[in-house]
Amino acid sequence: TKSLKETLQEVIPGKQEQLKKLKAEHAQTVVGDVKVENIIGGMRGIKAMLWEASVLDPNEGIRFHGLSIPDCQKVLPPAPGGKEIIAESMLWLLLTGQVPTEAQTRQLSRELAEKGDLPPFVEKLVDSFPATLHPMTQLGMGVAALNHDSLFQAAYEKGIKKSEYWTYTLDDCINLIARLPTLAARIYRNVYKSGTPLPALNKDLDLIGNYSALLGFGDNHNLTEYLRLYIALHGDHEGGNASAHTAHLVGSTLSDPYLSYSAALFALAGPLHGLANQEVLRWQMAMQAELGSDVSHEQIKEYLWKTLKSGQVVPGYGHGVLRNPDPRFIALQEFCDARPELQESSIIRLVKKTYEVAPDVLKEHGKTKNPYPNVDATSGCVLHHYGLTEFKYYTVIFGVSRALGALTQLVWARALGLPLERPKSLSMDAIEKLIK
Ligand code: NMX
Ligand code: MLT
Repeated sequence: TKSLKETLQEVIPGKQEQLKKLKAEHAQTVVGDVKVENIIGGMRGIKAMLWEASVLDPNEGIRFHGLSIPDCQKVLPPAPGGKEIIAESMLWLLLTGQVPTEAQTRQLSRELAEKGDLPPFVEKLVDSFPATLHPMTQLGMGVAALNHDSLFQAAYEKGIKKSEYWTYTLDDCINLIARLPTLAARIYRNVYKSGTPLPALNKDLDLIGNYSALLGFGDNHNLTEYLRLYIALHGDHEGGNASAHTAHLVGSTLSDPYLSYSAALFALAGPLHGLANQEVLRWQMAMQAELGSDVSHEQIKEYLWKTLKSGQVVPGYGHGVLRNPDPRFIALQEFCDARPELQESSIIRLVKKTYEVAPDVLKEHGKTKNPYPNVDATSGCVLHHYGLTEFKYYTVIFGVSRALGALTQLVWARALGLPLERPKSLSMDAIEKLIK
């Protein structure tokens, strides 16, 4: 069985050749233009970043190396005894562009479990945080502190060749992915289950099986399977989203993967990005508290208008790129549709009913370019139903997941020798000069 590193070693030369050819033959080819609206509009629509693992189509949604979510659900090996995609098989696909065999998936699971323990000083650091510090702040600080052990940084200090950067970067990325669930679970226990001891990592379990057990949900098979799917699906969403882009930008300075991903987590912590899943649950529960469980479409419509008229966004709806319902939302809805206990859940039913009404209300409201649900419209509500009720923690789970894509890109950035990111900015006066 070829290891992940050996497989990458084989794939990299072909990609390096592809980049060389693009540079040699098409460096001056125009693939888009930049309008003033792009400059003042958060760079929406500008094709300005190389990102290998996935591409987002506005109508079809995400594809990972060309594979759609349903494709991945068919071909990526699940955990033993499970059905859902797991983090390891998704990571392998993202990094190599290949579907791993079952043996390769298990080998990677074992490697991650063997590398998952936290250094004692990080445990102490995290244990010293007040329980009132937001779990995302704790996660970002913990990840930054893990850079104490960065192999890339140590090797860089000694002096290594550029062609060797990627191997040390890969080692750091694997160590970080292995430690993220342990760190994230420790934060959960400290904040919400103070005094309960964390179990040891089980070397025969997959990464998210272990995460679920560390959180205290090892016996909850439904939640474990949901976490596996959730984490695989949130793994990558091309490069322009705020967290992935942050990791890429910071990594382009040759900052190590821990520091780069720590920065990404603080972008994920914003309510327009990863924090939206906690906001959705808060909003749907407030709706339920006000209207009761047996609510009509008309009542939901009124509630939506109330939210919009008070100047707030409807959380879980809209997207910077997507112009159709998010296929990740659809995959999570299918997970719900296949499970009777979720069909009976009042909060899941409310999410579904909201989905039946919200797009038309948002269209009538006329502001958002995408009136359809994104992945966050449902993700937190399922966690809540299965007993993970502490919604301030939800973005941490997203943070465990996004490492798969953001760290994959760091490996590719080093393997391809991508440069420091440094776009040109303009003042309004400078823009006006260009127009004249
Ligand atoms: N409810 C109300 N208004 C909205 C919504 C919404 N769900 N989405 C966009 N708008 C407004 C937006 O605020 C803007 O108004 P204004 O001109 O007054 O500034 C206008 O519509 C145009 O925005 P768009 O170009 O459609 O959206 P943009 O690309 O700027 O932002 C989001 C994308 C996702 C930030 C935005 O749709 C939003 O705030 N949604 C709610 C929060 C959310 O669900 N975020 C999760 C993102 C997914 N994730 O996983 O990270
Ligand atoms: C994501 O998964 O990062 C979000 O859908 C936001 C985005 O893609 O811009």
